[in-house]
Amino acid sequence: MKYDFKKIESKWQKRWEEKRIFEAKENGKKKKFYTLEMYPYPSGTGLHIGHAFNYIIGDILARFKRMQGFNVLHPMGFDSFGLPAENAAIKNKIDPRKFTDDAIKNYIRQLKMLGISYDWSRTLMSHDPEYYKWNQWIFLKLHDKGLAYKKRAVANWCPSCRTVLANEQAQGGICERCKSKVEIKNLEQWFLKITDYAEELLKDIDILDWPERIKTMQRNWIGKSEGAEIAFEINGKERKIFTTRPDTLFGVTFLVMSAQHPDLSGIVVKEREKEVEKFLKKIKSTKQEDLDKLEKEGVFSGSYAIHPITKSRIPVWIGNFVLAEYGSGIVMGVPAHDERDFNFAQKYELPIKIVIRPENEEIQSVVMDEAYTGSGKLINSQGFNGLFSEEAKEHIVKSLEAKKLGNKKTQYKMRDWLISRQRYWGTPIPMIYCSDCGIQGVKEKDLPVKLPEEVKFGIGNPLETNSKFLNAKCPKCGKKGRRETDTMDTFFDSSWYFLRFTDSKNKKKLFDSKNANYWMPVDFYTGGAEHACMHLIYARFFTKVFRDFGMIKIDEPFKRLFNQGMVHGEDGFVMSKSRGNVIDPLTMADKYGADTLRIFLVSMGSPDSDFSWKSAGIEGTNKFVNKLAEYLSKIKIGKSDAKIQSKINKAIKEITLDIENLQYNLALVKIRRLFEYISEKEIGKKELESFVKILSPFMSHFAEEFWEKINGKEFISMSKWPKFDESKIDEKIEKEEKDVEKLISDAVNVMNIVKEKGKKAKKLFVYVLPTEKEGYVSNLSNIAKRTGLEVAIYSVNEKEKYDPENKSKKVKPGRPGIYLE
Ligand code: ANZ
Ligand code: ZN
Repeated sequence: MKYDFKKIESKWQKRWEEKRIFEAKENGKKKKFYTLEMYPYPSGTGLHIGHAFNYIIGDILARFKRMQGFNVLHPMGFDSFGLPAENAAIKNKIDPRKFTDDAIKNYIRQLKMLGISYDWSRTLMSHDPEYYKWNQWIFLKLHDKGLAYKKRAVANWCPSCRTVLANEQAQGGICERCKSKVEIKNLEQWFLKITDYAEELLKDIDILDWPERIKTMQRNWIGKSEGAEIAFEINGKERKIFTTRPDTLFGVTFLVMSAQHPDLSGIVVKEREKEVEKFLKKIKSTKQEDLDKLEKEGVFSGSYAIHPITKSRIPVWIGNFVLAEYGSGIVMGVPAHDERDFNFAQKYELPIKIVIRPENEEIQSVVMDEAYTGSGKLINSQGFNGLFSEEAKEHIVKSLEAKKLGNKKTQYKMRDWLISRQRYWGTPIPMIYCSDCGIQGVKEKDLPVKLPEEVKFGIGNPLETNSKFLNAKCPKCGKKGRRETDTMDTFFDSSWYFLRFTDSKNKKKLFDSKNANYWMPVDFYTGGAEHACMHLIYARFFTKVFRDFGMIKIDEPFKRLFNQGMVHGEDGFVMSKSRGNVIDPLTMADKYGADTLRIFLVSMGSPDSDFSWKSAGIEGTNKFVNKLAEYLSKIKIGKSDAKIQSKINKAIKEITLDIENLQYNLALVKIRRLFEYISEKEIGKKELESFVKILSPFMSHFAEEFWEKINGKEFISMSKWPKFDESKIDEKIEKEEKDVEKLISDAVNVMNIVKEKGKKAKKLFVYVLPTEKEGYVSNLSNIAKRTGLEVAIYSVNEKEKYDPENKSKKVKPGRPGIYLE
């Protein structure tokens, strides 16, 4: 008889849903546990294996914590605004709303098929007006507090789609959608002032229980640098320049302004205009990420700057390697001590002046073939000669400060967050332009500003061509105004959805503080490492802002973060349609059952490491499930002997820790071993119940089915996680077991060596100390089964033993001798 997983899995999915057992209720008396997986973008193709892996990892923990008596919140929602739905609308003339709703329905059906224990009553979707209304409310509040503002900034502009593109939509300077060349445009756009929180965002990284690698990426993204701002006069105007090396001030031989600098025209002299224009046409936009790879190029502007101390004339260049948005968008060129400046100076034959001397080396500009970037003693630096770099920095800045020509400065790489998108499928920014009153926020009672339903797709932002949407009364004077047509970056939606889950049906507020304070922070957050920066920084930013608004009491949203590994195809490569190595989780669940898929996915290795799919592996897992089912369906409950009790208690002890540490793979190895052992013995009711309970977080449907048979009362999903009894764990038995395992692995190793020599072993002779013999003998059948050999066990003092190589001579406690024939 085969285990009918189809019938049984759907039976329990239905019951869980009917009895709403996974719905969370606020309960101040119980300890809460909030576990969350990153909510997905509902794509047209449904769940992929990475999603399934992610949600199963979270679900095992959720189920385990529930059984441990925690009040568990485990919700799921949909990050349903975004480009793909809009592109589908343009390409296939499908309404993005319908496209999205259909995709979500499909996701929910698939998630239920995997047996994930979500509280579906709390589900949310970004594109639901009941959700994005609160995006608009948040925006207005940020605007009130000066944390949302509008300014001109450079952006990627696609001339044929007539929209701004995010950096990732404009890779290589090509529009992702229409493949035309992206231009750089200076546009008015909305920003959130995340830089106000830069220092706190940086500092609090230290307290997070997150993977080190992600923490490092966030530190780099925030990118704090300490240095100075130094004023240079260019054409009568004072320009402040950021440097981390004020000690090199006397080595400046040129300045370079960013090619995207908004005030470029202020430094280009008439005779150089043509040359400069030619240069600007040639280069692409400069982004932080490209800076290192970029071939450094520039053009002379024709202007000169005055050095703040020496008062010498310094040529001002325009370069492609200077970021417009960092510091003041101008850098001091110090070719002797900066690699980039050195290459630039060589290329354009600019002078190189050494001002820092390493302690034990001589460097000379004529023979220099690279910059000296280290610190050292100052030379050629007037009154500062002889000082070391570190003290020179202090002295030079102090002297500049006295003359009001400079000051200490902390600079961050992180920029304010540009949230404007000229797209339809996102949250409308709730602002209205009035010719008399300027920019006005929509009144709270008029929220949500809904997306119009009938729009023209294809050219530019559909909101711009929709007169019904565009025309709006000024909230202040009531005269005719024009509505803002920018929508919000979809990262806005995902920056607070975890808070909405704590009170997702609240019509009056975005959440009640009492609920949020009860559930937050998220205790365990799982998702892909690709969200190391944007999402995880924006969510931290919103949390701190809400705290400052008095809405919540926490500083950080996600206490512990976990990044699942990547599932690769059978061939070891990243899954892709073109390679034909894509594994569909639902096909697998259909073929082998959700429980088999669940345990297979987490037994391939530690869940945070990558692994390749193995068809033979899931087949093997499936066999294990069927064997378990057969065992449980025939079981007669009897009495457990001391050994079984020892084994079960030890397993509870260790598996509890393994799950706690997310080492599900180790837990499953132990479950398999335990099963092999108990399946050959009589077992008592209590021990059997504990065994099925241990299975429950992993094989949830299966466990319910057998729980019903042996216990029959409640759901196993709601039962108590077994406690272990330390006194039942017999260390002598456990040591024997360990020794036997070691023996088996030694024998297998020797067998492999023998095999390599082209021979085949049939018989295994084992020599042990007399006191240990009983232990090995009681495991004889296990040893024989696992090695596939005939086994004979001798005590070393036996006279009649077969020992042609005298292996019994070297036997030590716990270290038997072995001989193969
Ligand atoms: C002179 C100098 C001499 C510099 C030297 C370095 C070494 P981090 O650590 O990344 O903050 N810089 C300033 N503004 C820039 C911009 N908008 N785009 C590109 N580079 C810029 O680096 C700060 C250093 O990067 C600054 O210190 C400046 O070059 C450059 F031997 O000034 B330095
Ligand atoms: Zn007005």
